[in-house]
Amino acid sequence: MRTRYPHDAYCPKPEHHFTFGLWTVGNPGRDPFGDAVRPTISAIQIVNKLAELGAYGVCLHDNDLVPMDATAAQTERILREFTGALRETGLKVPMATTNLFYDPVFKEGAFTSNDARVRAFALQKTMKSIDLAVELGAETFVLWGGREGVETNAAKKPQDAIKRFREAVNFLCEYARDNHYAVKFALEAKPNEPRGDLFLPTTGHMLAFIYTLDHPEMVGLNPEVAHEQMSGLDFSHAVGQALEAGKLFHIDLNGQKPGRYDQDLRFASEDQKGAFFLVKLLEDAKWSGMRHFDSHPYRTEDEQGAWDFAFYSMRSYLILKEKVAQFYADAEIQDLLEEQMRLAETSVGKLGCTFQYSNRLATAIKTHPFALERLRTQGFNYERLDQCTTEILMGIR
Ligand code: GCO
Ligand code: MN
Ligand code: MN
Repeated sequence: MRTRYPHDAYCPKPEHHFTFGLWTVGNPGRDPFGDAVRPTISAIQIVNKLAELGAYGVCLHDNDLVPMDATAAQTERILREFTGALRETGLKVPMATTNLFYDPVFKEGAFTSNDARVRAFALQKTMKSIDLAVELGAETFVLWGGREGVETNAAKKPQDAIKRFREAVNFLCEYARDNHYAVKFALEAKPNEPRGDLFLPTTGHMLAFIYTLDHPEMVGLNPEVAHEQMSGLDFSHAVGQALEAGKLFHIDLNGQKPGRYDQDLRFASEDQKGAFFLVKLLEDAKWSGMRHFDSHPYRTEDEQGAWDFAFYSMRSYLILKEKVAQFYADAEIQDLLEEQMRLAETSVGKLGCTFQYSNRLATAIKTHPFALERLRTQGFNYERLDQCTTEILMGIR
């Protein structure tokens, strides 16, 4: 039965900047225990359908579009047809990446492999992918090291892996500069899967690594909801730190239950409160990047289910965006937030309310008489504030 999508205020439009990977809607449902359950949907079909559903763009790995063994003539034809579909629909390719995990050659790592031949091949494959990305107009190039990890620490020092990864990212930055490409790199962290443990497992690890590069200004982050949750972390905090550092170059939106493998569920299908705070964070920051969905339709679905998955991902984002507006319009919430603002901005005697070091200020703070009993016994009203937020999400406010 074909789903009839509602034409209401939550209808996705290109101006919302929603994007999907070819590998997401096109995922045939293969898992470690079972084979594909859906036929392959061609890249052209995906472009047409995403445009029809109101998406802004489509993202891809090199081999989602061009098979690894394609001849020059085949590659030329594939690209001609793909760019033709993009032109016809107006769909953009804001991000592209390279697949450094599927081919058995990468089983021991790509940029971090002990084998220099594998490391050089990974560079070759990535340089070609960057050429393709630039040709398709992508401004962001994601680096996700799916095989950059180990099952045993016996054969590789983590320091060596980090050094090799740095050498590769430095190499690729120089390659982009040499070719006058405007592309920027976005590093994506994941704690494990498919390797037992992956190097640089969280967004925070990646952020620290960026500042050790030759061109840190060319490199930022692509945090993913599921990947931070797999580490038991609050995704909004990772994204907040990336935003604050000016390093949120891209984002992978999806859903995840705590303590599981990478489930890649539909955005906001799990942890609606976490999803709400994430949307709030991005919208509060007026972040201008792509709202990219990196997730898969349930394996139970046929092709129609895959399009439902895509439409509902975008719809849920827009519903949560409206809930954010409702949050700010709520009089009780406004009062509670103003109370917090007042606390933050009230001068502490003659000390002020921001504490930039000076010798005088240090002495003043050291000798200031604090009314500790008042501070110890005050309440912050967070139970009420959280309940108001929860009631908005539960739909009764
Ligand atoms: C995963 C990753 C990937 C990457 C993609 C782009 O866990 O499989 O999230 O989907 O995001 O390869 O680099
Ligand atoms: Mn991802
Ligand atoms: Mn993932």
